[in-house]
Order: sequence, then C-alpha cells, then structure tokens
Amino acid sequence: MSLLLNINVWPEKPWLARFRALLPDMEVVSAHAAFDRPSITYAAVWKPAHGSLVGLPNLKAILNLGAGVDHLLLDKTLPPVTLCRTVDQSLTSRMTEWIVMQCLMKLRRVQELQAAQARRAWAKELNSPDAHTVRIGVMGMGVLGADAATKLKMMGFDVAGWSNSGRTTADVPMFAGKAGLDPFLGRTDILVVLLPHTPETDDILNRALFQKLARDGRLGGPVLINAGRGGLQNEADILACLDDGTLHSAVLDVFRTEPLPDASPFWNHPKVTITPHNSADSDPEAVARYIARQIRLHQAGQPMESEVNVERGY
Ligand code: NDP
Ligand code: OXD
Repeated sequence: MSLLLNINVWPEKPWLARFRALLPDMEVVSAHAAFDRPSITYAAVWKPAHGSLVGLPNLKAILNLGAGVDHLLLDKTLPPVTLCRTVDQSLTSRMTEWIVMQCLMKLRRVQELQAAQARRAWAKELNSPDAHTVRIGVMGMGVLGADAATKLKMMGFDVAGWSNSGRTTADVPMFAGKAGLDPFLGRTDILVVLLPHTPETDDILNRALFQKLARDGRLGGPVLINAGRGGLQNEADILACLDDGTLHSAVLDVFRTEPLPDASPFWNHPKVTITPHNSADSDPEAVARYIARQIRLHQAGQPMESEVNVERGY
C-alpha cells in the first residue's frame, strides 16, 4: 500500500516530507525515481505528464494537489478511478487576498499613484470613487468565487455573481447560465474570473464578452481580473481591447502558455498587471493535511470531501 507523488512544476521535496510525516503507515514514493507499480494504491499529483498514471493496477484514487483539474482531464489515458481535488481554507484565503488586493488597487488607483510618485508629482486629482459605486461581477461562484465575493462585499463593493446553476454560498445577487450572462456583464465594472477551464469555458473571455461589460462605471472603463485559467482567455482579443479602450486594464495571474514567454506583448503593456500564477499557491503544510484526510476517508469506505464530477469537467 503506497502513495505515489507525481508532481511537476513545483518542488517535490517538501511534499514528500510532509506526506511521510502524515501517513507513517504508507510508503510514500516519487514518480521521478524507480518504484514498484503494483504497490501504488493512491496517487497525489500536480500536472503529471499525460500517460504517466497508466500501468498502476491497484490504483484506487487520484488526489489533485490543487483546485483545478483541467490538466488531468485532458489526459485521455487517465485511469477511471475516483478523482478528488483540493478544497482548503489556506488556498481559498490566499486567492481571496489576491482578488481583494487587485480590486482595491484598481479602486484606489495605485498604479497611477505609483507613476505619479515616479514623476515626483503630488497628484491630488487621483482620488477614488466610493467602493459601493463600483460594481464587481464574479464569474464562477464555487468555493473560491463565493469566498472572494463575500469579502469584496464586506469591503463595500457592489458585488454580483454568475455561475452555471446560479447557486452559491455567498449572499450576493446571482445570475445563471447563458440567459443570465448579458445582464450580469451589463452591470459589471470589474470582472473577476474564477471559472474552471472546461470545453464550455474555453476562450469565454473574448471581445464579444468584453463589449457587453458596463461602460458607464466609475473606473474609466471595464477592468478584467483573471485568476481562473489561461485557457479561458482569448489573449489576442484582450490586447486589442486594451488598445482600443474596450477594456480599461487587465490583471492576469494565468496565461495560455506558462511561464509567460519572454516575447509576450503582455510583459510591457502599460495597462496589464501580471502575477506568475501565484495568486493561490498550494501550501504543502495545509494541502497535504487535507489530502491525507481524504485518503483516510477513502480507506474507511467513506466518500472524499471534494470528489470531481468528471463528466462536468470540474
Ligand atoms: P468550483 O468547482 O468550486 O467552482 C466553479 C464555479 O464555476 C461554479 O460556480 C460553477 O458553477 C462555475 N462554472 C463552471 N463552469 C461554468 C460554465 N460553463 N458557466 C458558468 N459557470 C460555470 O471551483 P473553485 O472555486 O474551487 O476553483 C475555480 C477555478 O479556479 C479552478 O478550477 C482553477 O482553474 C482556478 N484556480 C486558480 C488558482 C491560481 O493560482 N490562479 C488557484 C486555485 C484555483 P456551478 O456552481 O453552477 O456548478
Ligand atoms: C490550482 C492552481 O488549481 O494553483 O490550485 O492553479
């Protein structure tokens, strides 16, 4: 009975140490060294190479060390075992911190103030509207969207959400599905995107959508903030819409190609803020504790707390 760690992009060492401490009765092995394939019962993964989870005859469940499972579901060879993702307060709080920070920076015109400081300009004219006059629309109102919307509302913003079902745990007005999208966009000054990347959401952030955002807001034009996935965004449309004023500015944590290539025009664009897909990194300390608990539940014959609906894609 062994746990296979198959981690790419992130350093593996802290995860190995953490899982070995949390699961002393299991052997914890790395996919990047030789291991006994029939002994593997669970696999804890982040961006495993496609095809690397085949040939594990006793595998019972795959546990994703992050929230989004898009990379896994693109693997046509993914074994048909239970798939569980991470839903953890540490990850949720990090994401909400990042979203609230980016919205407050737009509200308080931080980039413009920094530019004024660089010019030694006492820019009293760079004042801010009241938060309650700024309408934020959160696309994707699941675990992360609901938490961000709740805290943005606490900060005084006028917040609404959009999701497939229209259901959420946040106490904000909701818009649902295709029918709800246009009215949602029409009352949105800052579009916060926390959708999963699925065939339905691929390329959803495009010119046609940006053109439906409110144009009578207090920020000088619609602002895009995307921390969902790069596959949601049409990057050529974002650049063109920034250049022709359809968008006021964009804050992007995720990109179609990561790391963002050196030649990308996003790097130097004056209306773009970039963070390196670190709005909500998985903390080995907290996330391994969550995943170890899911393994214990599964071993006890109980459902795990965040099993993925593979048909739905999230
Ligand atoms: P959840 O599954 O809890 O929530 C997903 C939300 O998106 C739900 O409200 C769901 O609607 C909605 N949704 C999905 N598909 C559609 C659609 N086609 N149309 C409308 N609404 C849709 O996910 P999380 O909140 O935990 O995470 C969201 C995403 O955030 C992850 O998938 C990942 O891509 C990204 N992420 C990014 C991180 C980063 O560091 N940048 C870190 C962590 C996550 P409904 O409720 O009706 O089903
Ligand atoms: C995640 C991520 O999905 O970090 O957890 O992107």
